[in-house]
Parts: sequence; structure tokens; C-alpha cells
Amino acid sequence: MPFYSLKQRILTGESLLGCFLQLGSPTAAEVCGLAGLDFIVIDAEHSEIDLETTAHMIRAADSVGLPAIVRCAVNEPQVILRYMDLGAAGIQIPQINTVEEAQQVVNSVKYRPIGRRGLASVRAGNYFMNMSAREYIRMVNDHALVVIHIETPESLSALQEISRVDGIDVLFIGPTDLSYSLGFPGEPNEPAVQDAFNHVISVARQNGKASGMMASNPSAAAQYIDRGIQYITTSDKVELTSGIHKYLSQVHSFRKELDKG
Ligand code: 3PY
Ligand code: MG
Repeated sequence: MPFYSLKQRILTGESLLGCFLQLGSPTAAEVCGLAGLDFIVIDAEHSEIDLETTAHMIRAADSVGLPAIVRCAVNEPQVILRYMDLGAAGIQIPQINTVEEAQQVVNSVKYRPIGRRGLASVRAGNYFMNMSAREYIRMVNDHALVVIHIETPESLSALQEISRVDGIDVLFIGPTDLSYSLGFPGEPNEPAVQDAFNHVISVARQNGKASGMMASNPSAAAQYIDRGIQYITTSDKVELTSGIHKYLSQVHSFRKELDKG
């Protein structure tokens, strides 16, 4: 598999634009890379995407040099291990509420001495054919991206401790879950929710971490980048829906113009 430097790019201050893939399409993964996105997040939390489909999607992304992160529904070493072994460039875990849970994500992604992941000659390490086990371990420990979601009041209460965990790279704000769990479902622009977003951005920065955010609206995405967020995602479903809506409304308005003439 190719070598990716998402983590390096974040550390040098770049803001990266990515896309959640929830439709399970390897072709969409290729298109995202050829269209110029920085990364994809294969969504194994809110979708029907299984392990085998994930493998096809990672291979498709690799074919166009696009890093594929996997959002895994559970914070379990045996599940995370399988995605990492397939060649995920990193892991994104939802609903992290305690420092112990955050540490467990790092333990599952990284090898000793940082973590406790089990070692085997797998796709991610080129089956140790042209890469030694030591080289592979170093590559994962230095470069695999670890992203955790901050999306509950509990995670906000433990934010300082969570954000100090070594090996966590990105504190990802889940705007849907965070606004809902703060009592404002579907209202991310509510001042109390925006204050929570700002708090995450600032605590992440204080502790040398990047922050991330789901932002499908381009103007909101640009504003979040301005506020210091470096890992921004839209989603395949949102882009497909907005593309179709735009197409339909333009066809209707062109027809109106033709009728006038
Ligand atoms: C959320 O908004 O809750 C997310 O997890 C982003 O998709
Ligand atoms: Mg969420």
C-alpha cells in the first residue's frame, strides 16, 4: 500500500478537505481522489458498509493515492485491528467520553511501545514482502492518523484530559450528535452549541492537537477553516443530493426561459 502523510500535513498547518463515504462505492472512492479531495472517511458507523466492502474501497482509494480513514462504530481493539490491517490510513472513533476510551483507541491503532495492536503480515504492511516488520511498525506509529469524536456533554467535561492523550491527532466535532446531546437537535447554530465548538477548537489547540468538523456547506467549511479547523468533511450522500437538487432546479429554470422565448 502507498505511504500517506496526512498527519504530517496537519502538523505543518494545512487544512484538509475530505468526504465521508456512506454509499459503499469503491468507484466513489476513486472519484473523490481524482476530483482532488485530501482524504475519505469510509463510514462503518452510520451505514451498511461491511468489512469486505471497506477492503474494496481502500484498494480503490489507494489506486488514486487517496488516504482512506475508517470511521469504526465501536472502540474495540479486534475490530479496529482489522480495518488497520486492510490498509486504513487511520481510524476515527465516535462517542469518546473518557480519557480511558481515548487511550484505548491509541492502543488499538498503534504498535508497542505506543500501543498494543497485534502484529501480522497483512496488506497494510505489504505482507512484509518489500517492507520489514520493523519498518511497518515505525510507519504506523509515526503516521497512522487517530481521530476521535467529541460529541457529548460527557466528552466536553473530560476534554482537557482527553486532549492530552499522546497519539490522538484530531478532536473531531460531531455537530449532529453534539447539538442533539446538548439539547438542540438539528440546531448547530444555536449559540450554546457554537460555544461548545469554539471550546473544542481552543482546547485542541492548547494541547497541540488539530480539530475536525463535519461541514457540508462550503461557506460554513470555509468559516470553520478560518476558525482553525484543519480536518473538514462533507459526505457522498450530501453531495449527491445537492448535485441532483441543483441539476433539477437548473433544468426547470432553463425550461422556463425557453417557454418565455
Ligand atoms: C456528527 O455530526 O455527530 C458526526 O458524527 C459527523 O458525521
Ligand atoms: Mg456523531
